[in-house]
Amino acid sequence: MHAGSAFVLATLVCAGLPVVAGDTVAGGGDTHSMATAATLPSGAASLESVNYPGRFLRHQDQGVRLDPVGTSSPQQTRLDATFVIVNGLASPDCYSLQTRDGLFLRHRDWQLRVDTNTGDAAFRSDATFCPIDGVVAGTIALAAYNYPTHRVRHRDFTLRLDAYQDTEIFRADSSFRIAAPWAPSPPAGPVIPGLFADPHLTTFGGRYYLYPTTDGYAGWSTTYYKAFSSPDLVNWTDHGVILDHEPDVSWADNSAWAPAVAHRDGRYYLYFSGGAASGDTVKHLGVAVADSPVGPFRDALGRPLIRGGQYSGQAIDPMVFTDDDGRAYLYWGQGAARVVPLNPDMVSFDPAQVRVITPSGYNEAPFVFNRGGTYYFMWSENDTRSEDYRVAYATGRSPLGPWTNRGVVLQKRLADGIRGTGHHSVVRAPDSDTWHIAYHRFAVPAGDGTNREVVIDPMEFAADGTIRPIVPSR
Ligand code: FUB
Repeated sequence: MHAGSAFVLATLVCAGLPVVAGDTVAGGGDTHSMATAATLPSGAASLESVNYPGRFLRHQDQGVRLDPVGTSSPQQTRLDATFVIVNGLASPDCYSLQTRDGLFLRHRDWQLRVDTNTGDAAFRSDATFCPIDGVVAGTIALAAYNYPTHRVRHRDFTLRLDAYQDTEIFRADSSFRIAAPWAPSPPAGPVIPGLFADPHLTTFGGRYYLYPTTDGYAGWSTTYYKAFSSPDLVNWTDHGVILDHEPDVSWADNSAWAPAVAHRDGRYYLYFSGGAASGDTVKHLGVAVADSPVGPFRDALGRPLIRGGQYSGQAIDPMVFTDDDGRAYLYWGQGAARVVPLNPDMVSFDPAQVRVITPSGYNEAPFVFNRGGTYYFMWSENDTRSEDYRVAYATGRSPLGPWTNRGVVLQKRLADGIRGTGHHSVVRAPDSDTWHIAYHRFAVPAGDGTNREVVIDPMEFAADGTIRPIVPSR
């Protein structure tokens, strides 16, 4: 199931505005509140000039212009005038804008252009913009994240980044209406717009919650986690940052990877990995706690739950499975898979009970669930940077195994440009035998092992309980 278009539609409906291409759909403010922070709707949109109505931001040959676009414009023009508003590459408080083919709007030498995300801090900053109220109610201006006194404006119908001038012409040249997208949403797209990976999809109280790694960072150096929730796997709410290593975790600065959330006795436990900024490449595994599934979470121990180097393999990719008898098990590891029953406090365990359960082909991302008394142990094979990253599984009669290997169940689909399908989670729809798998893939079409996106597909079982091969959505 892909839901990018539904995400946008939900946003438009919330705004109470028509969804006709080119019509205004969001914004805020008035002529006297030029410096007020604004918010943008996630998803596909087109940006129309305030003082040249009918002209829209449009990219062509990597440059960005203000061009006329209308219903009779060629399809390519309408595609080029459509951007996807996503989580800011440099900060979740701001936004980035992607072209339909996955490039990012960025400034360079004070010109606006579109480029592939390199993931380094300079690029991410150049490609992040912070919205403020525009000159007319319902319009926005975009300040550069790394040059807050500079705004995106048009001049001679090309887009530039210029220092703010308190003049009528500058205010008009730098104000845009967020309009419904000229090009329809693609048939396939990530379930949440933008770059995310390692999705943990689960349910709490009959609602779906999605906890991904924030992606798009070279070396996966991201520092924070967001949470999303949905009643139906289609319409998603972004709950913002739920844990940020920089202020919230004393022992971790970077490598905020692969969160997993479990619930017990009214509290929510977020298991995560993190590394220190010292240049030390060792990752540790921690646990944070909150009273709500969308945080805010606080570090439960003030130290790692599992220190890197304590066991062989990397201390990453935690996952907690709670069995029908209420017993919770922690699984983790890259290079080796381990499991240990958690104590009822969810933040400690008996080291003597740690078991190695590494199956043949295992690399990382263990995931366990129970269906009708059969335990399914799933994992990812190969490196996340490889297009051959894929999901395999085994079955057993207990959360600790022993396991019978059942082979690969999800892999690339090159005919549709789908590569690197892995680091998944599985969820059962409440009160049903309907299952879904959430996983990441290289963002289509311009992604790679650090530019990944989250998708969700149905997962079905054959009569003998084996998982039918999962066909990745286009
Ligand atoms: O996202 C960072 C790392 O990449 C995860 O921990 C691995 O499972 C791989 O997906």
